[in-house]
Amino acid sequence: MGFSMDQFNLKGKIALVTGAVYGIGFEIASSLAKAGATIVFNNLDQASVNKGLSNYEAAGIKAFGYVCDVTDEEAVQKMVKQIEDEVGVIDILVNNAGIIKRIPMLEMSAGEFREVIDVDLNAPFIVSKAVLPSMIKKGHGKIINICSMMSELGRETVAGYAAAKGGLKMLTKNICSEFGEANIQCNGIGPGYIATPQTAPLREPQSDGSRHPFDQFIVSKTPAARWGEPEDLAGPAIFLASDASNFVNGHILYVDGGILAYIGKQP
Ligand code: NAP
Ligand code: GCO
Repeated sequence: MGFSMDQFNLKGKIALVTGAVYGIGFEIASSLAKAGATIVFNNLDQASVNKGLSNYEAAGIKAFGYVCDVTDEEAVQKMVKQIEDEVGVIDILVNNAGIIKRIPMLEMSAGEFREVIDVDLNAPFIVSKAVLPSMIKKGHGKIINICSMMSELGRETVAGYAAAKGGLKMLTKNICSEFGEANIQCNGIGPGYIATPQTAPLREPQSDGSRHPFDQFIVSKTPAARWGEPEDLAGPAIFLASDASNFVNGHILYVDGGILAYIGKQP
């Protein structure tokens, strides 16, 4: 059987995108919906879930929202069971929910470090573990972990985040190793610097109206010479969620406008 564009079609697939109320998660979920998938998402409280439901409705997408903290294993197991009963077996999991704490390492408490590891690394383990048994039974599954530039690079103030996203890259390779034989593909997307509420503090104009120094730094460090937009992640997400990537496993697809390829502007 030769290649067909139908391999990109997600019709009949159910996708759980964690934390997908706005930002990167919302955009990825919307792109999967445009490719035909049914969307399920969760967030921490009912108000956020309601906000998500109205964002999807405004985009013309029917989505199912659940209240669930992804760090709570019991709650996640319960949510996945509920999704299976109410919507169906999850074919595609996108581990998107994440937090960052920008605190210089010597001022960061062990508790703050743990909090970041808990959401950005422990939770993808917890949610993947919850969806894997049904994927194995069904004979296929796609897990996409949202990694980061900080899966490869460090920078001042983000010790917990870099440790978690570096760990998430290796969790991706481990899930690939352990479940490849069950026809499950686990890959990562490593977004570059994307304009979302998470990065808003790094883009805020200065009081004199000039650009934030970090904003200038990122634009000069990116060969594409701009911040990414959430929709830059749509095509890569559809690819990794679809049958078009069935032999792509344990890979991190960096969508960064070229940052990781670039040594930086010559002085
Ligand atoms: P965001 O705007 O902060 O969205 C993350 C969402 O996850 C928020 O809605 C947040 O809820 C939710 N969340 C946090 N903790 C949760 C928990 N325990 N249980 C359930 N939901 C939880 O972030 P984003 O910029 O769209 O980023 C999404 C993902 O991409 C993250 O993993 C981030 O690390 C990664 N990423 C972002 C960039 C970037 O440049 N923006 C680049 C690379 C990677 P609240 O609304 O309550 O905060
Ligand atoms: C930071 C940023 C980054 C990005 C992203 C890069 O403070 O350096 O928030 O960590 O959000 O993850 O890929």
